Amino acid sequence: MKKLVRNTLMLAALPLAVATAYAAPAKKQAASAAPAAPTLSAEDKAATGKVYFERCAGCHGMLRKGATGKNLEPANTTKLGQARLEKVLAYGTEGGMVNFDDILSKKEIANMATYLQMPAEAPPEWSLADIKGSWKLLIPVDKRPTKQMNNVNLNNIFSVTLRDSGEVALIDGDTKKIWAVIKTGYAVHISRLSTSGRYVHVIGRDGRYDLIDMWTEMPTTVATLKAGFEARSIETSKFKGYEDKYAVVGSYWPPQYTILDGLTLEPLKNVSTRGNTVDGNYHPEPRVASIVASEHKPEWVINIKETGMIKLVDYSDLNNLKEITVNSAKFLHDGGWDSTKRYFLVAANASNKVAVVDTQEGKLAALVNTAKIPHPGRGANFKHPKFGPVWATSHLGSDVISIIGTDPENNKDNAWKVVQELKNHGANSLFVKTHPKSENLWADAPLNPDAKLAGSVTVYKISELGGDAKPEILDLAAAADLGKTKGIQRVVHGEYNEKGDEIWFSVWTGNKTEASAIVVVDDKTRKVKTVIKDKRLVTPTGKFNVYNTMHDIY
Ligand code: DHE
Repeated sequence: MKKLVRNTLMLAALPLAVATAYAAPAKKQAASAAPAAPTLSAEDKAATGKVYFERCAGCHGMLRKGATGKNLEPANTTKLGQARLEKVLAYGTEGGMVNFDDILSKKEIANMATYLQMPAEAPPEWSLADIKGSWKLLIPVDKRPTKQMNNVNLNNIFSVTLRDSGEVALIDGDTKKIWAVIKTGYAVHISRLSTSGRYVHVIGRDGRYDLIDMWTEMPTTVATLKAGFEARSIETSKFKGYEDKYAVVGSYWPPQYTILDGLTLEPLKNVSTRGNTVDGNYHPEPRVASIVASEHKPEWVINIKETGMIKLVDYSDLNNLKEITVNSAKFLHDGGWDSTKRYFLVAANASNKVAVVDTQEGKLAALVNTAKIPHPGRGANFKHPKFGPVWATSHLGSDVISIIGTDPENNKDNAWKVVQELKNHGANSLFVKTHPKSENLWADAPLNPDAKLAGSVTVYKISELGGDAKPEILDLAAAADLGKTKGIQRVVHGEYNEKGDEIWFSVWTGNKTEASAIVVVDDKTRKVKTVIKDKRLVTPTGKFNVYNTMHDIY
């Protein structure tokens, strides 16, 4: 956790509208403020608002209500006072707040301490009309090829986030060569695939959404829009009859999800997620976390972070949109399907729970208690030698991998409980991974403050999990041989190739001026097969194999 904020630094340049909102003098507040109330000049306030948006909002929220990070409203911050806040900002805390003394100047830290004691101001809204205004259909559907115009094995392409350069690299998994580098929004958070496997959908942290066609001779962006000022999730429609028809994008700000035409990105419907939390209190900023598409129904599972509500959204009739709202726990973050794709498991990270929703019945199946701060990515499904079908998550707050039984029909006693906790090589893990053809379960720990742990992965042999399983720990940062770098070399996000016989990890230095790499490990021998190094590979983080992402294989 400690490094979480640091790793979310460097967002896109602040949109002008937001900058203006920050700069706007708050006349009312100034008039009613007590004489000694902390204040900044309009210029400092605008600059500090930009820093807040870039470095703090991901964890603390735009309105500073808190989620992954603490509530930073004046009621709390003024109690701490200027000196204490400056200290926390400079040196961090044991509770997970990162230190900023190496990133921000003394003046910036002092200004931020003041800014946090001033009332939070809401950035502007971004309506359906705004989204429509930003929409560009670069190549209409009838001007696109009707067959694949290249000889690339699209199923084994990896869409790789080049976080700090605002691009994705499409890497050919067969040749390990970069096929294309495509300009996108800033720090693309995830890539998802159209059901046909033809289109890559990518969402930038700055809300820019790009649709990339892979049937053209070289991959081409065919449509783009701005869904909001901050976003993390997208998904396509996967139910029979709706393949490639719709897409959905979830925004952090404004808190809303937007349904789009899947082939053109034409914005069709915008739904606010503001409302009451599971505790019954109104929340003005319930951000959209993970989204998955059902293969069994025309339905998306849309997880609302701050409210702890899981929305099952039926997209078969957009004019009469039906939503089932499932109460779970706070704060919802990332998750994935079980192997049958009936149950969706999502981390409720502040509650140290995994919520399980039964999408067949449209209700909560269980809230599973876990170790501190589960963070699964999409998790890992496999057959445990003792407990039957299971799903695994690693943890930000604990050095364990939790294994949860997922088969209430044939393994009822094991279902929806942690049946085993395996030791991970460190806490501060983000992702676990396996593949139906693999015998291995992998976990990273990229946010660990210890460079050695952040650069390593743990791997277990699944068949040994019923007995005395001994993990192997591989130092993949060392294997990448990048030499000395200023930033820690974080090994993050395992992703399998189409065949399931290689697992790829990013070695992310967190600094766009320094070299990064992707290490390809032979899954059987666990030996490094290839290290992909290329000047264009700037801060790679998430990797999404086309075939595995299309079919939710994890
Ligand atoms: Fe992520 C998934 C939000 C920080 C890399 N991240 C997700 C999802 C959400 C989310 C809601 C699920 C999307 C889905 O499945 O639809 N991430 C956030 C944050 O709010 C947070 C904590 C802070 C922030 O400001 O963004 C955050 N995430 C990070 C990083 O610092 C990471 C390591 C590097 C980066 O590129 O920003 C990072 N997040 C990822 C990746 C996934 C992801 C690679 C997809 C995992 C998968 O296998 O599907």
